Amino acid sequence: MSLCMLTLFILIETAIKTKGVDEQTIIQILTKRTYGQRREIAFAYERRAKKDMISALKGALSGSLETVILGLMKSTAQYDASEIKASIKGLGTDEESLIEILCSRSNAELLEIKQVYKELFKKDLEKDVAGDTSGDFAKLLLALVEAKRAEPSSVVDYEKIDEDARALYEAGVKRKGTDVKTWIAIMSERSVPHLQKVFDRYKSYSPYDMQESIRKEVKGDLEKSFLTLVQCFENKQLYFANRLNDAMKSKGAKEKVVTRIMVSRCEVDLKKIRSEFKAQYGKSLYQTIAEHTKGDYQTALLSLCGGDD
Ligand SMILES: [Ca+2]
Repeated sequence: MSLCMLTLFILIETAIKTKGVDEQTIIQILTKRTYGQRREIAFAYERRAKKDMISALKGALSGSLETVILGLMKSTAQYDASEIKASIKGLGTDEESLIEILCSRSNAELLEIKQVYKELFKKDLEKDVAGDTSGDFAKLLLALVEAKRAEPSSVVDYEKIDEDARALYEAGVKRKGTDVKTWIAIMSERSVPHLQKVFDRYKSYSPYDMQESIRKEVKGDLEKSFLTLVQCFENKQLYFANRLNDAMKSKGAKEKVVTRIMVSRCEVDLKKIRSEFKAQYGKSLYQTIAEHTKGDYQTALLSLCGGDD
């Protein structure tokens, strides 16, 4: 065990044991490190204290702070898999969470989530999603979970771009009703750079852009899913910035959404989300979090955010 890990172990152990719990120390240590480093601290803890650090943290912390810290003790894929599980377990389904995760993750991320889901819950993600959703919404989510999206190619296929753009138009705005199957196939199988060009080309066929067309053609969870997909294809970090802003602008921040985005993106693209946020709203994510959250939860989020822009 390195001296550094030993020191961190002693600091965490002391913070947990202190009467009233020293949340500040726990926040400072765990939010300022990578997942790999947090795992190392947890290993050190287990060896020295002969007990599991996650259980000790569960016992010491509570509320929103506990949710953030326990989330950070998972890898990004473990966290996403657990969030999906939580959104479909029990009666009813949290479609909003399901859509956010399944429609925003890359193919590589989805493949890892599927594998981790099976390890953690001994069940297939496909089966659980199919069991909890229905109709075209289920078909779209299952197509995404299949992770068949093409990898970006260095060759731009203008013929295919034109063909897909026309197919999207003919399957939606041009005809009566919507051929959802065609939309699902194109949006779940084509690479992201290809789709960006398809949506651009689409405007030469349709009087409405892709997002307007989605709003006109489909409703409910299917509409939300297609919109999330298209927004993420166009600018994923802006999608997360918008979602963070929406979640915080209402009175009483939607903590669940804020927590999920901050925890799941902190090691992926939070820096880029911060700059999109600032560009879009003229105010930093840091300041917005400071205004709309409070207490130890706020301290943890600000520390994860990392800095003011
Ligand atoms: Ca139509």
